Amino acid sequence: MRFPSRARRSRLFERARKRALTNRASFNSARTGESEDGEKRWAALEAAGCVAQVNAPTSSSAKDGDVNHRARDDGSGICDAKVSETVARDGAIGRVVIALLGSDARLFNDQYVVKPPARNGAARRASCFEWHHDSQWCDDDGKTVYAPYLSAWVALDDVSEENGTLRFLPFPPIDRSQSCASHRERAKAYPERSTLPSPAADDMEDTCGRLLTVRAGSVVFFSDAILHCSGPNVSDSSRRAWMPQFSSGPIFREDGRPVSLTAKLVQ
Ligand SMILES: O=C(O)CCC(=O)C(=O)O
Repeated sequence: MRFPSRARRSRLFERARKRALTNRASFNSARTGESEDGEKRWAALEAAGCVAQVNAPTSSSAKDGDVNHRARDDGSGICDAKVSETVARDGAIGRVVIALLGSDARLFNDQYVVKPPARNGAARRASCFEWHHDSQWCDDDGKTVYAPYLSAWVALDDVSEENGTLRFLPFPPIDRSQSCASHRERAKAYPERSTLPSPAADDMEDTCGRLLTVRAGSVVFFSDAILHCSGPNVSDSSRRAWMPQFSSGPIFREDGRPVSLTAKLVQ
């Protein structure tokens, strides 16, 4: 299976987001998993597909320098205060983001990835993410004022090969004269994606890239230029991750509209 085109991804994301937003209150109790209700709501999220985006992209308020990933007073909040705290400037994730991207860092995108168990056939293949790098869509559309960005991939379950964890292809070695090269420059030396073994293949070689095996609660920060994929979930339960993305500055289209969120991290 090829990684879907950006347009197709947007359609899939939008469909998943709409379904997930129908169950929006779900994120609160589902995240804490404290109730039967929470369980039902996670099930609804699973039914929505692999990826659910939390915030509507390109909302004008997102331009105003405030994180809209925050608890709302009216009870319709998607995330509770604890989640917001982690992405504040001095929060567990925010601190690392500022250190890596600088003080103009923005919340750029916010999504959950829920990978349902899928042992066979099309469902198994569909539950894999083929090799890609996250800013691939910028290369494809050529109409974006790009700013380097990163993902903070938070494992909500223990992850291993069995439940379809991530696999990364480290940047190719560079010579000394290139030691200051940007991630994007370094990524140019990667092999063609089409030459890499598909994570959907039964015989995916364990020597290809590095498999991520971590406990729930671990956070992996990775560059928008690094190649990664994830395999099928052949375990008995869903594999869940929260994956906010942060950019080093706002990312705009040619016409000045933000591509997605441009929300500064709050103090
Ligand atoms: O969580 C996963 O399995 C992969 C997610 C991913 O690579 C992405 O959304 O870009």
